[in-house]
Amino acid sequence: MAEKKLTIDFEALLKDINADFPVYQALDEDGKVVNKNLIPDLSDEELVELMTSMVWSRVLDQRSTALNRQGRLGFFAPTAGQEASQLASHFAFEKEDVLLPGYRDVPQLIKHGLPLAEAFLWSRGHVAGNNYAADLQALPPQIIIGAQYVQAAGVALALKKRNSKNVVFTYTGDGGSSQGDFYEAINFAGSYHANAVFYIQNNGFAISTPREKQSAAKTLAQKSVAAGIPGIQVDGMDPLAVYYVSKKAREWAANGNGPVLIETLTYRYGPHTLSGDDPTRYRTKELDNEWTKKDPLVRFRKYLTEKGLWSEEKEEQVIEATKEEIKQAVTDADRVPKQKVSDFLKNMYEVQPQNIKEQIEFYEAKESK
Ligand SMILES: Cc1ncc(C[n+]2csc(CCOP(=O)(O)OP(=O)(O)O)c2C)c(N)n1
Ligand SMILES: [Mg+2]
Repeated sequence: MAEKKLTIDFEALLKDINADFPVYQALDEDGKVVNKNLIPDLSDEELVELMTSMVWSRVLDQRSTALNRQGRLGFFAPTAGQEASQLASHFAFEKEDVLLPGYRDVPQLIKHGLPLAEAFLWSRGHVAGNNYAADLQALPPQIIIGAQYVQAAGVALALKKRNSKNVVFTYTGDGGSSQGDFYEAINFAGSYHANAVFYIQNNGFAISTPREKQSAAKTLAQKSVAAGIPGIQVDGMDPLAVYYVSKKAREWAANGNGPVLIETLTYRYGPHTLSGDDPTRYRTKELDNEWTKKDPLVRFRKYLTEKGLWSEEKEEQVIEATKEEIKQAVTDADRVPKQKVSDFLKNMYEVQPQNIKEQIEFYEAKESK
C-alpha cells in the first residue's frame, strides 16, 4: 500500500507559531549603546530622575526586607533586580493613566502617587492602606494572579468609550500569563481596540515553577498573536529599552489603535515573598550570578557616569534621602490607630445585613475592653 501523503506539516506549523520575537535592547551589560535607534528622547534631568527612582526602589527593597524581619511590616514581595522593568516602564506613563498593579508592583504605585506610609499600611493589612485619594488613578495591588488584567480590560474599554487619550497599564508575571484571566483580558481589550498596555514581567519563576514549565510557547510575548494585538519582548534589565518600548506602546494605545502586550525579561534577586520562600531550593548560584551581571542599576550607572550625569556622591545622597523618607513613612504609619476587626466588617457592605450588624456589635464590645 502506498504511504499516505502527509497533508499537514506540523513542524512547519510550529515554526510559524514561534515566529521570531526579537528582544529589544538599547544598552548592554556595560552600559554601552548597542542600538542607538532605541535610545529614547529623554533630557539629562529625566535620565537622572529615572536613575534616582531605580536607586530609590533598590533601597526601598532592602529597607522593607529589614522592616519585615523586625516585624514592622507585613506582606512584602521583593523587587530588587526588577527596577528597570518596573520603574522605567512606569516612567513612560502619565499621572492620568490608570495603573493596575500586582503585589510586586508597589514601587510603581508609590511613584504614581500612593504615599509611602499608605503602602506600608497596605503591607500591614490595614484598611487605611486601601483608602486612595480621588486623584490617584490606580487600584490597590492585586493578589489574585491575573485578576488585574480583567479589571484593566474593563478600565480600558471605559477609556475608549469616553474617547480618552489616557490608557490603563497593568502588570502580571510569567506565571500570571498562564491564567484564564490573562487570555480573556487581552482578547477582550483587543476586540474593542481598547486603551491598554499589558506587561508580563517574566522573572523566570512563578514562586518555584520555572518559565520552561510554565508554557510550551517560545516567548510569552507571542501570546499576543491569538488576541490580534502587537507583542514585544524587551530586555527587562535595560531601563532605556524598557522606557522606549513602553513610550511607543503607550502612544499606540492612547491613539486608539488598541492594546499592546510587553514581555520584560527580568529576574528577582530575592525570594518570592518574605513569607517563607527559599529560592536556593529551586535556583542555582550560577543562574543568580548570570543575572546579577545584567543588573539594571549597574548598567544605567555606567551609562550616566560616562555622560557625566551620575557619581558615587550623587548616589549616596539618593540612598540617604530614601532612608530618611522610609523612616518618616514608618513613623506616620505607626501613628494610624491599629486595625480593628470591626473596621473590616464596616467596609464590607454599604447596607449592612443583620449577621454583619451582629458581628460588628460583638467585635466593638470586645475592642472597647
Ligand atoms: C489565582 C491565584 N492562584 C494562585 C495564587 C498563589 N500564587 C501567588 S504568587 C504565585 C506565582 C506568580 O508568579 P508570577 O506570575 O511569575 O509572578 P512573580 O511572583 O514571579 O512576580 C502564585 C501561584 C494566587 N495568588 N492567585
Ligand atoms: Mg514570575
